[in-house]
Amino acid sequence: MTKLTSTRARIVAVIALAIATFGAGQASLALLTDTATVTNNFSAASIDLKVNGQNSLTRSWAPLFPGSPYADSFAVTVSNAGSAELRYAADIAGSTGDASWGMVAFKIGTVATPGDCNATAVNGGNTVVSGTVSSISFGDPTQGPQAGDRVLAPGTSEVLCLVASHGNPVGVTGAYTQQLNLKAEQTYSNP
Ligand SMILES: [Ca+2]
Repeated sequence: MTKLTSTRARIVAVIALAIATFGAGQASLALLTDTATVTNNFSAASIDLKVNGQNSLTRSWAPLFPGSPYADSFAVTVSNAGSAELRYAADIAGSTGDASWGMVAFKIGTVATPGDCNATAVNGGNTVVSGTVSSISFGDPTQGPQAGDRVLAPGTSEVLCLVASHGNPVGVTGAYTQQLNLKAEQTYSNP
C-alpha cells in the first residue's frame, strides 16, 4: 500500500467512526429515562425540657403580710419538646433568703389545665409533694428511675400547680428566692 492510499484509508476510517458515534448519540435521545431518590436523614435523639415553653422563667408571688392568711398559686406547664422520652425530678438547690419562709407551706400538684390551678385543686388529691417554700423536692435527679420521677413522652406536657400558703404566718420576714430546678434525663437504655 502506498503512503497516499494508507492516509486516505485512515481518513475514511475516522469519518466512519464519527458517523457511527453520531448515530449512537441520535439513538440514545430516543430512550426513556427516569430517576427516583431516597433521602436519608440521620440525627441524634433529643430531650428538651421546657417550663411554659421556655428554658427558665421567673414568677413574683403575691406579697405576704405577717399574721394574715397567705395563699397564692402558679401554674407551670412542663413539656418535652425533644424527640425522646424523658423522666424528670425537682429540687430547690441554690435557693436563697430569709429562713423564716420555711414556715410557709409549699405544695406541688397536677391539674388538667393552667386555669385549674389553685389550692383546692392541689389539696383535692392531686398533690405530688408537700413541703415548705424552703424545703421541697420530688423524684431523684440521680441517673436512672427512682420513686417520684415523672415521665414525659416526646411532644407531651403536664401542668404542675404550685401552691404557697399559711394560715397565720407570724414571724415571716424579708424575702426568699426559691430556685425550683427541674432535671431531666433520657429513659431509653437508662437503665
Ligand atoms: Ca432519676
